[in-house]
Amino acid sequence: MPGRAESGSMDIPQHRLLVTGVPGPRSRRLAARRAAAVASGVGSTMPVFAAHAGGGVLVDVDGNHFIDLGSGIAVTTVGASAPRVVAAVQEQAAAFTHTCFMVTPYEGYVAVAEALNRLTPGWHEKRTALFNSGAEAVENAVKIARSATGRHGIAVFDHAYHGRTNLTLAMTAKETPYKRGFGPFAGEVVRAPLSYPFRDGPAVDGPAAAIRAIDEIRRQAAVEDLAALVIEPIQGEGGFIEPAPGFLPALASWCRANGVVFVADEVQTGFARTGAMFACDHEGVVPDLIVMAKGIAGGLPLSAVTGRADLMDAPQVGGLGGTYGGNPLACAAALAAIETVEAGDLVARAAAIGDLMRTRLRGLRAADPRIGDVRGRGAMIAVELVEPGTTTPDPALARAVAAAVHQQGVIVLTCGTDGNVLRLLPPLSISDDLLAEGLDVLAGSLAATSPLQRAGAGR
Ligand code: PLZ
Repeated sequence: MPGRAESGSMDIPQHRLLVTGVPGPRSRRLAARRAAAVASGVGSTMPVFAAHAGGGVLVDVDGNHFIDLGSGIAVTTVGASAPRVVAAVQEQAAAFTHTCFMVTPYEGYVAVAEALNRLTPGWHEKRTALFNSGAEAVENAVKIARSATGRHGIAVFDHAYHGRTNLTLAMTAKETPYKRGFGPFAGEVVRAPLSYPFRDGPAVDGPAAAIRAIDEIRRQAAVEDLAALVIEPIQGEGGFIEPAPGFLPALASWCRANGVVFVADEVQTGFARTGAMFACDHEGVVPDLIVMAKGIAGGLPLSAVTGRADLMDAPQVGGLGGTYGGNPLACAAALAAIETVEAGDLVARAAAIGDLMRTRLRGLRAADPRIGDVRGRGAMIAVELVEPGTTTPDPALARAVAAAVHQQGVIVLTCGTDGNVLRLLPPLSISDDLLAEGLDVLAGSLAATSPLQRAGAGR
């Protein structure tokens, strides 16, 4: 069938279908149990509980079929039950679930390291270390950079998101909900302004924004004390902010000239998501260290730091690791996910999905002054909502539109420091038809959300 996605072992019907209200009765009962059992600090975007997912669809416990435009926050790039991933995990689970690589190593870990050394930007000699979460990998990149340089300082950017552990919260920008009440945070972190074309305007191009950032870094720290500059090549949680061309290359060359380790946090942008294997590839930027997670392993928890062999090998033996880092199930899943990306040319698929989404959304923008900006690359596209014709963020509109979209059976997420950005991160296993239908629902919800309605939607 044309446009039919590989939906996975459950062979989930690839359509949107609501058979109850959203949430339905089973989800409501689970929500009541959850409220009594799960810490309320853990939030959820959707009011429904998942039963199955695959292709471009998530089925809830009441049998409602949702179009998935979120991929569990950019994780299920190959789909949520990609056949190769499912088979590889089943086979590995039957062989052994864990030995601990630090006790009895196994081939899967080495094979993942080889694959990442091959796939990441640059042809220099590389090494890889595996971890569990994005935040853990970011922390380890900082450890490696400090160990290799003997310096302490870390430069990060406005709107940055690097995780929820103590060091990565120091690196993350947004106060609420991430940081409030959780300090004090790790020191030696300086923050620089980002290139943000929608807010900078044409006067500040990429190289000019880089000079602005470097000036600010210099004001806050001596360059000789700076171990690393850590940047998301396209910011994720911060609002899918794509820097102006030339910004990343200028920062990378400044780092090189000053002995600062250039670390690309590709946790959200990596593994075909942006229509390149890594977002750094779009501008030919070769990071010293690259941090990966999310899309790397088809939904299993795995993260990695890959980079220059001389940096990666700086820490003493035993200085890097963790009980579960590079768990065999996660490694089997990663190898299968990478095979799925390469065999199906999902890099090209992500680019095609991006063209489809951008074309549709730019059409909407032309007729709707509340859409300030449509941006992003590949299957990572955002719509920034503003007070009509201004750059003033409108988070209430974003919340209201997202809630309306959810009610109609489509999963979308919001992001941005001000929460005024709708973000679209479909799995690359979604069909064109489903994607178009999801965008129709989004367009309809935007059109139907008047200022009056959104006042009632929880401002
Ligand atoms: N770096 C660029 O996007 C995770 C987190 C959402 P972990 N982003 C989604 C939330 O509310 O917790 C992320 C990221 C970038 C690092 C991380 C952290 O990855 O696997 O969540 O630790």
